[in-house]
Amino acid sequence: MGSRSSHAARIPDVDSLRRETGFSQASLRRLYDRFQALDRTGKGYLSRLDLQQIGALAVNPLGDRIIDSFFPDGSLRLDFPGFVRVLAHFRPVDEEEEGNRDPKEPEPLNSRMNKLRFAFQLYDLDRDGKISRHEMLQALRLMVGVQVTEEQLESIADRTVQEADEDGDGAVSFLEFAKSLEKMNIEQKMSIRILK
Ligand SMILES: [Ca+2]
Ligand SMILES: [Ca+2]
Repeated sequence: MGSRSSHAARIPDVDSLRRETGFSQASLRRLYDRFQALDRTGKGYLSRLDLQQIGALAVNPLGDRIIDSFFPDGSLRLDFPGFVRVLAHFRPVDEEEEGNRDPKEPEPLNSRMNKLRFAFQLYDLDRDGKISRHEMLQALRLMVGVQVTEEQLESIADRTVQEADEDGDGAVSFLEFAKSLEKMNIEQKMSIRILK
């Protein structure tokens, strides 16, 4: 294989990734090092097993579902651009950058709306655009400790759906989801430490 010279030169598509994700070149370089460290056997891509080494994901109750979102459409291999695109959702919003944004440019991956979309799809397992009572229950089962009975869980799921469900169809649409989280600090909720 080639020489192990400068890291920066070996990052694939570094300029387009910078534009697409908003990460600086220095951050991309650090993420690339992290990517390579997670790829213990030097395959050139990451598997689910590799991502399970990330401590923050291992302890996150929805960690498995977050890992799923790195592997859309049933793929088994995660390349560096795919890795960075998902992580970009967790990048903190830079207010100055937000103010200077060209409105013709596509919405950055780390905007509040895109963060909410990312969170929403962790719940909406069948991707029909709504969180059903059953999907809410499944998510709660992961998030709530074992000391809670099934009956209690069902009543929490009912209540959570009812509180957000404005049009009364028994499920939570994306807009209802976004509205119910309006006052929540999604920034903080969605910060996952990937870099040490
Ligand atoms: Ca659904
Ligand atoms: Ca609804």
